[in-house]
Amino acid sequence: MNQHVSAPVIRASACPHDCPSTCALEVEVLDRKRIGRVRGAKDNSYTAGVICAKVARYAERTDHPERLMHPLRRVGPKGSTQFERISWDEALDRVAEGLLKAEQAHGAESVWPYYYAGTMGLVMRDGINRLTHAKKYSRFFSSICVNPAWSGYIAGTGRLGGTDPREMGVSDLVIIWGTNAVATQVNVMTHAVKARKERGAKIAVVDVYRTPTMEQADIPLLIRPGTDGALACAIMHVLFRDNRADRAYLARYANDAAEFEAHLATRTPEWASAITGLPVAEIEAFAKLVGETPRSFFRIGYGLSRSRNGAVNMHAVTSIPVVSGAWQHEGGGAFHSNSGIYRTRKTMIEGLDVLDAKVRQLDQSRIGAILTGDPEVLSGGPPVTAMLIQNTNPMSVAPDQERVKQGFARDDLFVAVHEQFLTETARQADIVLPATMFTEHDDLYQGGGHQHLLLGPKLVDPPGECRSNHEVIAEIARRVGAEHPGFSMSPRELIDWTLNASQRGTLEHLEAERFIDIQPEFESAHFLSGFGHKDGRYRLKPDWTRPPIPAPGLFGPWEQMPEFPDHWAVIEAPTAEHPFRLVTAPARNFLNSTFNETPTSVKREGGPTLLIHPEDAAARSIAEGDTVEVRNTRGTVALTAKLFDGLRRGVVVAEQIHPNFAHAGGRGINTLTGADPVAPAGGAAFHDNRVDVVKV
Ligand SMILES: Nc1nc2c(c(=O)[nH]1)N[C@H]1C(S)=C(S)[C@@H](COP(=O)(O)OP(=O)(O)OC[C@H]3O[C@@H](n4cnc5c(=O)[nH]c(N)nc54)[C@H](O)[C@@H]3O)O[C@H]1N2
Ligand SMILES: Nc1nc2c(c(=O)[nH]1)N[C@H]1C(S)=C(S)[C@@H](COP(=O)(O)OP(=O)(O)OC[C@H]3O[C@@H](n4cnc5c(=O)[nH]c(N)nc54)[C@H](O)[C@@H]3O)O[C@H]1N2
Ligand code: SF4
Ligand SMILES: [Mo]
Repeated sequence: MNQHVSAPVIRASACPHDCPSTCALEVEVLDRKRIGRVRGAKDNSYTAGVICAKVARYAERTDHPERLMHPLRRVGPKGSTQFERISWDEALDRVAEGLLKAEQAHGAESVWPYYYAGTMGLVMRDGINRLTHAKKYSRFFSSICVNPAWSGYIAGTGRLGGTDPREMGVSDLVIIWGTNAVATQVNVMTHAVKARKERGAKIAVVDVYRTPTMEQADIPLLIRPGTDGALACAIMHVLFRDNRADRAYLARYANDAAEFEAHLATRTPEWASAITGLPVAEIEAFAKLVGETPRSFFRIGYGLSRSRNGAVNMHAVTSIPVVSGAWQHEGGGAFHSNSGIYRTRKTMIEGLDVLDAKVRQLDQSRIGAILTGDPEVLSGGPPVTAMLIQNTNPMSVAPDQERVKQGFARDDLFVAVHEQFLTETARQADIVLPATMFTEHDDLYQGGGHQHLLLGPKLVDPPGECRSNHEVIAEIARRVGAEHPGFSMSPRELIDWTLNASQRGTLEHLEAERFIDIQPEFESAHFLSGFGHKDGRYRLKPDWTRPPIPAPGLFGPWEQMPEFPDHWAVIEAPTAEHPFRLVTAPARNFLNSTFNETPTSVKREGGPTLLIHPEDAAARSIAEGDTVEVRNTRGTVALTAKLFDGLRRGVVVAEQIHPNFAHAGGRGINTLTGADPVAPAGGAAFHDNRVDVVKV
């Protein structure tokens, strides 16, 4: 039989995308160059055979006619699509020249390598740091996604881990809080629905609009954005009031419980109702259920943390199972992320042995202020005059977008972008380099939403002249005189080294197993052998002055953070001029700005819309399908109105991220979002925007 008629070979892989599910995949390999259907591995206990639709049809991305195939040099103005093809040698020489020139003129810190999570593979995502450290370029302070959530969680628990997420399947009450799991991490639903089917468990969902996840809930809890702290406090108030607090557990495992109980005395359901918009009866009934259900599993997402009080809200929600004592029970407790359990040694991948802590760190989220020369954010150092960008699309995804655009438009800024598509960021580049996709290179993955280390091996040859991030970094390193043994290792050697150093066996072993389960034992996952702080106790009263995650200092108005869980009124409260609260939630068929180029995803999402309550719309003579302008002090964005009653009045939602050019007027959603850092560890409050909505 010749190759073209043979049955596809099924090969194991891992989803590379920035999604807590990090699914174990089975990929149909059609021939040396092409993949077919992608499925979830049935024998992975977390993936359990289920993946999202956008990755199931991944061939739409790998075989996309607009995929970048050759290096390009920009010949038109910045932002245009006028490029000409050049050779790899010429492209790499020009990139090296751009970086060396900046270094000569202003010092190494004027070069800022910039990356994020287009692929979550450790070799391809983090290898750029090896170049940064070897050359003492400005370091990258990663902040855009997890900082508010992780700092809030760790402030209480002392470490990032929690109940085995598979235990949702043996819970009696699964509380999905601040994540639209149906859209953003579908496997949460697999385990939650299993508990409902097999044990009659109830599913509660806390969100700010009626998401597809909330539609599946037995108990929908629809609150106003940024008010989770108030709801959590009222629940804990009721637990203490009704003698449902586990005082013995608190005495053994938490600090300051008596003082906390006194603090909660005024945080009544009536108080929380006024803040959250939830009726008192719903708060009472839900708190009662939590109090009566030992196996209550809090599956806490990121959505509740993307407000200026996000870390405080995260800590408040995490405190509920401490007060109820649910942590002690199988199927009870809380889970946010397992990223803290892996302890992977990334020395060789990232060149941590040559890291110089004196070199400044520049904040990812404040790229707009940095590129427009804000001296404070530049930490007094030189301007940024050269960037190498991999794996991220800041022209779409970064907040304070008007300034990001002004920054990229600078004539004296050299930019090289390594990408799979001619994204809006790539359009700003002087040199564009074509990148491989995950089926075309080897990498190692770790699941934030579960407990597996997975291998994603190279399955097919790259199309055109695409090269992997690792190859490109190594070639640039050679040309700019960066030295480190990691540059001359292959991705497979780096994976093997990393597994060995982390005491996780060898590449050969992982390749045979496809994924390995490193779930910590029950006692440790449930913090029964103690929480992560020195005294082994949960902190109801966190020490916010010690950043719970590595950060160059404290961020935002951290001095004003409340002592105990509370409603911290630091969010953008509505005003007469800007009476609405805008949430920029993730669209189901995109993943941040990824997939907003694939035809099926674009078709399913339609254009950029604004969900608005029918009564709010009527009050402004806005009808379904009208173009509206959403305005605040940062800018104006045009969207199409969609009338939707699954919202509190005064709340509007834009599911995103569409390209800027998909909006009339060319301004995308992040025109409206602010880059002022969330306390205490930085990050952007993407769901915390006061706006006006006007029919045009
Ligand atoms: N389809 C799809 N999947 C994705 C992504 C995507 O863009 N699209 N993004 C990926 C990435 S990078 C990440 S980090 C994860 C994030 O995934 P999630 O943990 O789900 O977090 P968010 O995407 O920020 O928001 C989730 C939900 O939080 C709600 N929300 C907003 N503000 C509040 C609030 O104040 N309180 C509460 N209770 N809820 C609120 C939003 O309405 C939304 O439904 O998803 C990943 N998966
Ligand atoms: N308004 C609003 N903005 C947001 C959010 C929100 O909820 N609302 N969410 C925020 C969050 S949580 C995050 S994490 C950020 C995410 O922001 P980004 O990390 O920028 O995510 P993507 O938009 O998916 O862009 C990733 C890019 O990497 C490219 N890529 C993928 N694999 C590779 C590879 O192997 N090599 C190279 N060179 N490139 C590759 C893809 O083609 C894609 O263009 O966005 C943030 N922005
Ligand atoms: S659910 Fe998330 S991890 Fe799984 S295939 Fe989809 S994007 Fe990838
Ligand atoms: Mo993210």
